[in-house]
Amino acid sequence: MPEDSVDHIDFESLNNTALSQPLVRHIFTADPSAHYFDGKIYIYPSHDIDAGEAFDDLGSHFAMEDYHVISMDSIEGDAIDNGVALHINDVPWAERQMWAPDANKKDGKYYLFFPAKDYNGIFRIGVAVSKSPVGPFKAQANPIKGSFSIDPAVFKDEDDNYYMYFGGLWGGQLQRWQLGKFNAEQAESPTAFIPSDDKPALRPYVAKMRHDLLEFSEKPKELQILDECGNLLLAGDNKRRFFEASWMHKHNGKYYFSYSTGDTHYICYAIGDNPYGPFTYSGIILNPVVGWTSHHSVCKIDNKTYLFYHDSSLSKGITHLRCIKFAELEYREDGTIVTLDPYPNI
Ligand code: FUB
Repeated sequence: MPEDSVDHIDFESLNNTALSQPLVRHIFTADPSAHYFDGKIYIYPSHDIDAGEAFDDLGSHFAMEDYHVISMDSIEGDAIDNGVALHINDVPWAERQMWAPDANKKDGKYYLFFPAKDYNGIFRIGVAVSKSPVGPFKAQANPIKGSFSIDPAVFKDEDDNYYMYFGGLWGGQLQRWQLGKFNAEQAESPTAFIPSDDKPALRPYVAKMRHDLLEFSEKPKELQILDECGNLLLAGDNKRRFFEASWMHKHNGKYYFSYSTGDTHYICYAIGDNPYGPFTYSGIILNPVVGWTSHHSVCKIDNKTYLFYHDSSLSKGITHLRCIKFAELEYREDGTIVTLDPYPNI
């Protein structure tokens, strides 16, 4: 549900009957990337604050400064805030806006992947390393070479290769990279350089990670998301085309690439046969939530699959003050996912 409709919402009844409740209430959290490491659940969210920035379509009001890791001993257990895991002041290359992060584990070390704007106002993606899943993390001196835009999601395949999926439109700047370098023209316009409705939609990117997970091992490639006829989704197909919030998970040997449609507020998914795709659009995972953004992750825990997501219900509809939640996901026999309604009784 976009922000302009929140005036009419009875938040008491919406919150009481929602599909799920906020995992933590003492801070605002968003963009939950959940992982199951060593029998425990770790959630890597954005830490939302009100920094006093006015709302705009470039997302200037998302002015986050640090990350906290939330952990749970089990899916029924308490959600524990483990304090500041990484602060922007400790990232040499980053100036502002720590947006949606992800994390992964390799050889006993934990890697936090995060986007932030550098001192030229360009989103890059950085890595920070820790011996503990909850940090504190030590940032690399520079962002990943060749990285751009936002919303990294790092997927570990069964053959131990790791892939980063990333990209986001409007304030996420993906549209400014179509010629292979940052286009700084019309800096105040979120929609400049977005293709016209009859052209293929902008696509997210994927790159295999180097063995140390600190750099890409290849030039990022664009992902293809196809419709039922095998054609690329068009830019005007805004209820299905990619906007931001990439995630990858595997189910019964198939690769599920999921994402947010941004201005139409759906979490959708597309299925493929390998980490690079192509992927065929297959449906909606989550209907629109309260707040402008929608963002998610999918995590398998003890033979069940959970969707971690956020909405702005805790702040009664303030777009940049969100709260993380989770709900169980169900697959049908044919591998399609049953759509979740975040407010089934409204
Ligand atoms: O949290 C800031 C941005 O909002 C994220 O990077 C997007 O995915 C959206 O959730």
